[in-house]
Amino acid sequence: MLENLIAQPADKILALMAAYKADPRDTKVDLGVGVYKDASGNTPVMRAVKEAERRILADQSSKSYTGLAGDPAFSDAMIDLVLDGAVARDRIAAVATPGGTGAIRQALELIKMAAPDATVWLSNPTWPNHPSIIKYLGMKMFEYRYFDSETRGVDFAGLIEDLGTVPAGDVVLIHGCCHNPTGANLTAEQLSEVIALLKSRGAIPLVDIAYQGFGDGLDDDAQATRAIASSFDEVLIAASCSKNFGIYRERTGILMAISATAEGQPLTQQTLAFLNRQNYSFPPDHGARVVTTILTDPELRADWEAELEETRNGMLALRQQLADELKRLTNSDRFSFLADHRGMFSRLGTTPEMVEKLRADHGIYMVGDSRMNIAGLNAKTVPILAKAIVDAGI
Ligand code: PLP
Ligand code: TYF
Repeated sequence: MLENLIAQPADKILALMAAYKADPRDTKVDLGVGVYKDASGNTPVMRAVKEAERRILADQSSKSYTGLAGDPAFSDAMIDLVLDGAVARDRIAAVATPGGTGAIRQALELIKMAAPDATVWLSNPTWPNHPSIIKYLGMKMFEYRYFDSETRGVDFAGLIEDLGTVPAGDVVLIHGCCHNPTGANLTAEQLSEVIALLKSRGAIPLVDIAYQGFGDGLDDDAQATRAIASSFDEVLIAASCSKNFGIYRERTGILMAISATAEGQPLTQQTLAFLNRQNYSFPPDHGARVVTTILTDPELRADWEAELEETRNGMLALRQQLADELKRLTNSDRFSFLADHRGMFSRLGTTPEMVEKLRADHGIYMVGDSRMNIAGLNAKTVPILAKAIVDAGI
């Protein structure tokens, strides 16, 4: 049987991680996988997470099963964090999932059950796991223009033109904030236009929010998701806790599915629980419990928010430093987009050959599409990267 398997394509981001590890140069710089790193290159366990874990270790009296949807307290806390009352609670069905990826997978399975012929529209480019999972599930997908490779901002005219052709009942995947891989995001005004357009087309939004708190702050980063959630009858939201709580390996995420009415919610909730059962029965609990503990304890929550702010501001400072350094070296504003982008990533906008040259000549690792993880830099490596970019003639 197993000899019949056909080799599947590797995840390029994860392959790059392995190549970086194998590189013996001590000057190497890892701007690959989207994991936050502090100035010394460590991915710390956040203070509030450590404290929540200490409390759970001391107080937890059972590890019996939770429910198929996970602990309802986790759903309540996350719905509050992401939506903050933008939608009536009784319209929202929710299940805990293994990470944001699990939430996306369950969202797509839900769409497939409810509308097997629907096409899922993806920004070009998007996180590679989006098309990969859609293809695996045998669903239809289509791209909408998103990135302007000249300005390195959003190609808004192209996006509007493409989304203007979405047929009623199709699903449009939108990054809630901090677009991966480009770092380019819609303004609030542009988002309003997109919402009006998609409503007029009868489209259903699927929001993927994996970086709340990494861009402009916890509330600002959720504004787009809240605006979408409050504007449509039906919305799906996949949220990840991996980055903003720094609990990547705990696999913590949530899928929220907003029904048109409160009367419709129980069927959606029951279907989500069914889908969890088909795939893994009960979702992982530890990370979800840590998140719930933090969000429901004012002291822990304040400490978490403070550390998340430090993280966010650190990345913003690195963006500004890199943009300033490149301005100095090139005597131009060509790279000012780096300070305008938000989140962990920026797409530099160069060729795979140049990306390879940076790796071979300077040990600088970025994804082949020239996506850089800004958190992989520190104040010392920013000038090294800037000089390498200029030397390479980018
Ligand atoms: N969506 C996007 C756009 C991402 O970049 C990520 C990666 O972190 C995820 C979802 C989900 O991540 P995880 O499954 O680790 O929570
Ligand atoms: O885009 C990234 O780098 C992160 C981490 O299969 C990641 O989202 C990368 C690949 C993957 C899962 C997570």
